[in-house]
Amino acid sequence: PAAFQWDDPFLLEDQLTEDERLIRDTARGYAQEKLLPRVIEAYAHEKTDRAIFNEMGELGLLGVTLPEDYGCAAAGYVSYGLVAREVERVDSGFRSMMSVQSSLVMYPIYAYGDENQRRKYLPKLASGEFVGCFGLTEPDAGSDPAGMKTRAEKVADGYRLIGSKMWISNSPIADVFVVWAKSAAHDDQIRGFILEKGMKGLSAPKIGGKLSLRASITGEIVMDGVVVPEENLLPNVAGLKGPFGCLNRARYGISWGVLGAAEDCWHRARQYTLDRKQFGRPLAATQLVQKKLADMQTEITLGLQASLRVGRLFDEGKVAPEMISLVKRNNCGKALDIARVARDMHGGNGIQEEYMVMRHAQNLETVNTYEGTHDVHALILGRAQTGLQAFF
Ligand code: TGC
Ligand code: FAD
Repeated sequence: PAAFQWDDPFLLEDQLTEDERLIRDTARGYAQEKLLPRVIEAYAHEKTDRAIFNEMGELGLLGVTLPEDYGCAAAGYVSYGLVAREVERVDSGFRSMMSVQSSLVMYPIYAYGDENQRRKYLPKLASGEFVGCFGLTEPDAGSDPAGMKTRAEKVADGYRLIGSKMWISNSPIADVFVVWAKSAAHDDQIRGFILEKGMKGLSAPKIGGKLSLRASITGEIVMDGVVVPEENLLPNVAGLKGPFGCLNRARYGISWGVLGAAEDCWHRARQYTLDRKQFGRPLAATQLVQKKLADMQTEITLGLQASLRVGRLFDEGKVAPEMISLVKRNNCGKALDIARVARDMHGGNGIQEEYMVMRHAQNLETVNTYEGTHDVHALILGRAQTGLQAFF
């Protein structure tokens, strides 16, 4: 029989192409050498280092799936997932910064924008010269974005936006804001607008006091009659399918990312329990610990295989949104459980910052909630198999 590889049970490595391994190795090298050394400080003091965007841009890690014409890597969705996994192995907040820029800002400009918009924004977003953010959620519209209140009114040479967005990753440091609003000039349909820092009436105050995702800055977007020129309307999409098209990509990336965080917790718990002796032998020699390690290994292996499959279907143009709900929901929930158990297995040390596992657990609370909560994805899957809508 073939030898069993404990940290890659189904030989994921063999299922990747040469190009995918190269991108993965670039992301892994960067994350371990440049992100890991600064994460404890960033998390403790809620410091978001703007330079991370430039560094990721330089290595081609932003908007990896978009064409070379716009300064991007033209890689596939499996590569994008592998980047998310490596970055989130260090911290979910760093992955958030990357995935918002790639899937929620660059993707809609590419997919729904015109050529002028693509040329104007994409190369600078790809290099990290610009930071982007995505405004869908509002104080009174989270799981139900159709209930948004932000409105766009037609004015002489464009639109006037009134409203506010809540919980927006990157917004306080953003140069480019992709904002979704109900447009009076388009039968009240939801339309996308590109706003730029410095526009009159636009502000993006930071939301403080987060006990999770502290390395990634989060803010509001306040639009107090911001006048946006006609050329900043995204021309090629109308309705909720616009923002959902972006969310499909980000949610898929998250399904890989959270497993990077989970792997970090698993590997740390394994090493800690091998090293730590109680009752005269390593903790890892106990049945309860081995069961926990076996559960972690199993869930991570199955989750990775599932995300790889969805990634391949993405690249073949055969992905359905419900497939993405399945892996986003399951992998987030499993990663959160794994991080909590790993925290427990570290005993008292598990609450300390230098052991990393409690930070992952705290971060994964957010990741389980944003981009559609665990339960909202259950309702999406329930609707798809019963034909019955259970949201209201
Ligand atoms: P529903 O009637 O289901 O759909 C309305 C229209 O949208 C289309 N659609 C999709 N299109 C593409 N991809 C998808 N996944 C789609 N889902 C729906 C649908 O076909 C329909 O099109 P049309 O042409 O018929 O109008 O809409 P609903 O209002 O009933 O939706 C319900 C629900 C719960 C599924 C949906 O609202 C939902 O997913 N809620 C969760 C909200 C969410 O995920 N928010 C995320 C905000 S962004 C964020 O969290 C970023 S975190 C960033 C980071 O990584 O740091
Ligand atoms: P609610 O929708 O109020 O949900 C509260 C609870 O009710 C949840 O448990 C939910 O599962 C449950 N619930 C809701 N509806 C139902 C139902 N029909 N049946 C049963 N249970 C239900 N948004 C953006 O637009 N851009 C961003 O960049 C962004 N970044 C974020 C960063 C952070 C750190 C956080 C915390 C959030 C971010 N979000 C962003 C917002 C995020 O997408 C929302 O928080 C999320 O969609 C949930 O919405 P809500 O917080 O309003 O919770």
